[in-house]
Amino acid sequence: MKSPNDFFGSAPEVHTWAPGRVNLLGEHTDYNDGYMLPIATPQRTDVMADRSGDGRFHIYSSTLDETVEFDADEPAPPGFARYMEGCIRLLQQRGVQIPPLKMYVRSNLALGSGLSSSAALEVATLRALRTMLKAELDGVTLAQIAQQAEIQYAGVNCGIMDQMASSLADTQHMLFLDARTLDARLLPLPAGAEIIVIDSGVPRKLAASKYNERRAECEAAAGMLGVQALRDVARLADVEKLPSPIRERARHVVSENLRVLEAADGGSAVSAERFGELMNESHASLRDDYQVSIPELDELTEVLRKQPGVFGARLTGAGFGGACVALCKAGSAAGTGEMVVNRFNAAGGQARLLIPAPQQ
Ligand code: NG1
Repeated sequence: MKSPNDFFGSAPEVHTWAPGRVNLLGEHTDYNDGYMLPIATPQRTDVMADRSGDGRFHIYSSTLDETVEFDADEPAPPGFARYMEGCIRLLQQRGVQIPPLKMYVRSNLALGSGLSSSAALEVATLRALRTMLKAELDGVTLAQIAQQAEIQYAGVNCGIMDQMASSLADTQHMLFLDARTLDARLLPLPAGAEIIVIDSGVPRKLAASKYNERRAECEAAAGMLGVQALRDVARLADVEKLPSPIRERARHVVSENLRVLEAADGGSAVSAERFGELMNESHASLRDDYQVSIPELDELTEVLRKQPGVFGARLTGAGFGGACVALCKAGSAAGTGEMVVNRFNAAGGQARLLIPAPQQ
């Protein structure tokens, strides 16, 4: 593995970073113009950059120990560099002059663990370009460009949550986010609480195809109800006239938005006990109505809920594998998280504690 010094030969001109994110509440709401409450992870992606001087881009990932090179007018090959090239091209389309660069990427966000390593890579790349080229970009615009890099260059038809969280959230606050207006407010975590995040170790195989299927079902539901997006359905009873399974999908989205609005409670989060109940309700809704859970996530969240000091637990992210999140009494997350992981793995599981990060 190359160090930044091996790669650049001297200190690079810029060094920026961006965190991953965990969504505490508000799942599958972003592409329905709805509400959500993500928080930033302590794990992060760093990007260092310097001018290359030879007309080519050279991008090194220390995680993959791989260098990718491409000409200034040539697309990057598929893989991690595509996300970064997307950021470069989108800024060029906005009129920013970008010289060929050398970029070094380092991350402790495990790929595919559900902590949005791709959003962190995009946001950290855009921050490096912004600093180096003195481009005028606020945090919201930066998140929008990052989302477009993911959609247009990595081919993932995602909502805006991950990039907004990586750009605007921190590890001590939840970001109350409105995906339609892009209003974003930092709220404190419920008093006396902290979070546990566990990767189930189950890869998200069906996630891409099912994600697109759910998006189409939500669009169909909005069309049948005559609204622009499911965010515009304020009363849960309105979805009951829809045919199944569109009805259940819409019921999840409408009830999930109501849960986030209650949890954010006009600017000061509800109690940890109530927040935990809302997380449990969210999981049941994702399992039964949205049908994106899997037995391993049901089991992990069930074991978490049974632990003393745990207020609630749910799957986080798109589902079909990936991670779960729990809210627990401050000071108990590391012990409870390790215990639940050990118990799950003793029965043949492959879970990993992500937060609190084991090395902390
Ligand atoms: P994950 O599965 O954590 O990458 C995905 C979407 C989000 C959001 C959630 C569901 C991508 C890159 N991100 O998150 O925008 O829709 O599912 O709430 O697809």
